[in-house]
Amino acid sequence: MAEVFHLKTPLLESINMSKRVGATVYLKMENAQPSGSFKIRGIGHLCQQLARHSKGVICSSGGNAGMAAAYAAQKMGVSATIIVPSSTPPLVVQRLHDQGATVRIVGKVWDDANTEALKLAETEGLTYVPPFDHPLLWEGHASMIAEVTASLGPSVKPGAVVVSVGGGGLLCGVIQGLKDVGWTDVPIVAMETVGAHCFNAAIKAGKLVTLDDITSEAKCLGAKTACKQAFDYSQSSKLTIISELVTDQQALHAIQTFLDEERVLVEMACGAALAAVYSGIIVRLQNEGRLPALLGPLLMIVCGGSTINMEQLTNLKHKLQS
Ligand code: PLV
Repeated sequence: MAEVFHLKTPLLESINMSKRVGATVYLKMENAQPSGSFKIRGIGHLCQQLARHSKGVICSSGGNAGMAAAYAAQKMGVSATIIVPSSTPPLVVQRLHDQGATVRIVGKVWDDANTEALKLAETEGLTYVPPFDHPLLWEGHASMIAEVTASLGPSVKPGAVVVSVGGGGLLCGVIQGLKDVGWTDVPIVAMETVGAHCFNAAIKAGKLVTLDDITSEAKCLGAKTACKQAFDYSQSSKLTIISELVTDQQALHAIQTFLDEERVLVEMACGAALAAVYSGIIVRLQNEGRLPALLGPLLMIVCGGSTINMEQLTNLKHKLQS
């Protein structure tokens, strides 16, 4: 059997978040994965399937998909080239180098970097590793829900799941996982920041749309267009997907509160999901009758992320709170 690169992560009960929501909140601690985020689940799986005999992998990324691709490639003994946009903080470029990857900075946003990655995959004969739009990624991400069922035991089912949405790969993986365990009736709260809101924009327009630009500081949510599968799920009458937006200030407030209360530092992309609790969105959805009033346990996917350290947090505070 092929080696698995991801870890089984802890499912922690958060007393502080539970108090805020009035229901038990469980944190699926994907920040604890090697490479710093959930991405290794899907990307590890995809690389196992597609890159075994590869000349090398090439991945376009806001940062975390690249970290996962570099980690998997190093484990497999193949080279990794990661194309990131100029909005990716230098600390991640350094972390990618430390993981043994070749890094190139191309364009302003992820979509620009992706165009270059696709081109190089073709001309250099490298295996293209997409950050969010591939069934193998969703299959890999789905393992996190299987772990949650094992941790909760057979008699407990979540009342709702909260995820961040960038291009929608995590969302598709979570839905795949819910399908696998027969939990498709569990509502999903899909969180984005204003300025990186391609999924919310698609739902409002009733079709996939491409944002003009990424203006949010949550750069790892910064795909201009959501993947088709995520949009198709949003249109399905068999699923309940509630799309909500927060501001960058709310996402930043969330990462600071999470650091204070849970003693864990995550990046803005993850702060968007945490803000569902810290900015009172879950409670509002209950008051509006869009989530049940007596909510079963709330499952929060703590997607993690490497584009943060104390210096970056200080920079964000200066930028967003002054
Ligand atoms: N980040 C991708 C896409 O960026 C990347 O290249 O790393 N939480 C974290 C910490 C993430 O890094 C990402 C995606 C998401 C959430 C959203 O996941 P998605 O894209 O599968 O919806 C442009």
